[in-house]
Amino acid sequence: MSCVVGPVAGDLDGDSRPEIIVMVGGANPAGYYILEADGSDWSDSTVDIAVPPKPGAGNLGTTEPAIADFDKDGTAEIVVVHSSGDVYILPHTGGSTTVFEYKSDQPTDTPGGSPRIADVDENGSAEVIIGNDVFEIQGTNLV
Ligand SMILES: [Ca+2]
Ligand SMILES: [Ca+2]
Ligand SMILES: [Ca+2]
Repeated sequence: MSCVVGPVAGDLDGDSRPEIIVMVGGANPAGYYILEADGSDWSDSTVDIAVPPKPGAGNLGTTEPAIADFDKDGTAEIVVVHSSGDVYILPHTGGSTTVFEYKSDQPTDTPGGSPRIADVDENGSAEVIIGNDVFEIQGTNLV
């Protein structure tokens, strides 16, 4: 099994200890696991983020998740790009294509772009940037 995408680490639940997000391996990955920093969740075979990831640039690996506290409630949200290009923002405990906090109203057409988080318009709330696409939270949508 090869893994060409590095794990993404960050404090998801606000306990000052990082969690690690790793891809579920295989040719057609089903999503990601969320692990404690000490790896203590390895025995948990449940896929925590059941969103099949979009392939990475040149179809190598997959796009990486991103982590940010969009609603500033002390726990981070997880940004993933579905294989369809749709962008999901999930709770820090994980989610799926039916359990999410926000979903883009259209897919990104940027090939292989992993999400980046920044407040590009400096209005105090973060946007999701994928290639040339910028998604802003409006209601329950990413537009
Ligand atoms: Ca933590
Ligand atoms: Ca939050
Ligand atoms: Ca903003």
